[in-house]
Amino acid sequence: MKDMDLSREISYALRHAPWEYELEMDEEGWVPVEQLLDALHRTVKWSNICEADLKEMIEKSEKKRHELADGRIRAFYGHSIPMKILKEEKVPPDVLYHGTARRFLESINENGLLPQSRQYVHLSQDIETAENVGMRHDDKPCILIIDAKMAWNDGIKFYFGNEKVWLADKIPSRYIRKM
Ligand code: HQG
Repeated sequence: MKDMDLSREISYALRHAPWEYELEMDEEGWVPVEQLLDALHRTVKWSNICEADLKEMIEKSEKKRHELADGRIRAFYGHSIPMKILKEEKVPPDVLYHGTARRFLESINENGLLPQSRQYVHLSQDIETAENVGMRHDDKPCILIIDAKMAWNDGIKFYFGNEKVWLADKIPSRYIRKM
């Protein structure tokens, strides 16, 4: 599907490789839409893409991955680039969830939840979202319950991603239990 392809390519550009697209990204991850369109226009596949197509792709997508405002576009979460994207700190709900693979449990138990290749640990607002995240890694994913408010009270920072996705710094295993 065209929108899925486009979403994937834009996620790649905005989360992982802005330099490949010659994008000037600010500290909140925003880039000028014109710059992104110019880069996309260099490939035959996207030679006719315009801002309205980006808007439609974002609106149609089930996951809220990208935001378009004032001639700029950014990814809400998922970044792996060296420049740390500044996210808005926010008080988390009492609990959040994290869907993961069974094969990671031993290491998570030992080392806590780590951002791995991304800038932040990604947590889910609800169980269903966590299940979908976990399914990307394991056909029988494991859902972890994170005592987010307790961790926040102890000084661990949480950040707003979108309505379903929360971001956090490293979460020690004492705040994590299996569902
Ligand atoms: C695991 C997708 C071993 C962690 C999703 C996860 C999400 C550990 C994997 C967003 C570990 C990293 C992010 C430790 C964490 N030892 N494994 N100590 N700590 N892990 O893909 O959270 O569709 O980087 O459990 O829906 O799965 O791209 O993170 O399994 O919202 O928009 O290391 O990406 O969104 O995997 O997913 P990922 P994630 P999009």
